[in-house]
Amino acid sequence: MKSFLSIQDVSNLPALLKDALEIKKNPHLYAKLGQQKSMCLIFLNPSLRTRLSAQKAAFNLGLSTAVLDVGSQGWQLEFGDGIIMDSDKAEHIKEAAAVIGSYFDVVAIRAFAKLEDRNEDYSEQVMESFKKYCPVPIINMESGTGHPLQAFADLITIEENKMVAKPKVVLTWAPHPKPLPQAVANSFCRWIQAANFDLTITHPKGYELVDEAVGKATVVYNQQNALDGADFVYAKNWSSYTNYGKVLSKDPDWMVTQEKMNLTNQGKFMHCLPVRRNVIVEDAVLDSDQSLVIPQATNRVISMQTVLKNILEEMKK
Ligand code: AN0
Ligand code: CP
Repeated sequence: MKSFLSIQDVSNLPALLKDALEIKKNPHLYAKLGQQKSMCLIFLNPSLRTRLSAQKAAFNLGLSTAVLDVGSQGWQLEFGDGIIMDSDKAEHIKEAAAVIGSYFDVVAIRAFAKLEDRNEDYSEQVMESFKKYCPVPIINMESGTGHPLQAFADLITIEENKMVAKPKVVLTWAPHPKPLPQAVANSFCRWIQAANFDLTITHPKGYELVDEAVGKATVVYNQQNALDGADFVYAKNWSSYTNYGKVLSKDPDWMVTQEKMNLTNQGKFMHCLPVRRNVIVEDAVLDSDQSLVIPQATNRVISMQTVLKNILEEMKK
């Protein structure tokens, strides 16, 4: 693996999953692989899990890390081409990415969708600019359109908890007070289908995801019907893709409740976190044995470590 921007960088998903489960059993198996190497974690947005799991994953591989919070510590970055830079943005990505790439062996970036201009977010301008101007491998820590490290951790978690070979997985939209990106939902849909699981997506009308993410999944507008017989229920809010970035509904009837979980096949509850209690999902579900939210977050270390292991091995070739 040269870089990790999306599932398209994964040539063999079963092999990557096998690697992950092996690393889970023995996290220190590749403790020397990253020695004498370093990674820079660049955040344009906040993070708890991604930031800490990436540092822990690097530690397990002997890889040193540095963290740059662009918002509070770095110069504001300009990404546009041919811009007269007389606004608040002091540095262009051309110089910033080249400089960072000269200091580190791997660069990981978080840059959320701004939810203003769909073409801009879906062109993946930030990731593509780093790829173009930074001479070392790039890792996506949530970009305009995807969050593949999260989806990989989710897949590992399903693999560890599934009772049948092809579980019924339901992605349900849930209400949230603020407009959120589609990134987590997009990647979840892609990875679940790449793993050949049975995916149903449910959301109010107007929340249709981009076609490439929906793929061959079943879309059901009635949440209760969708949940029938589910083995895994993955809740997530996202803002509208068609009416880009807009909050079209805050309908509390879409919250995941214990009553709704009773419609499932003793299904497990999943969410990427951070989660708003009693808005996205009620306490009773999160605090029950059905909830997998902590194992998911735990597996973020494994997902990053597996990706780093593959990138470091490729660098040694
Ligand atoms: C972000 C999102 O929905 O993309 C990050 C999730 C990992 N969530 C929030 O901003 C609450
Ligand atoms: N799930 C996730 O990516 O969490 P953070 O935003 O805290 O990194």
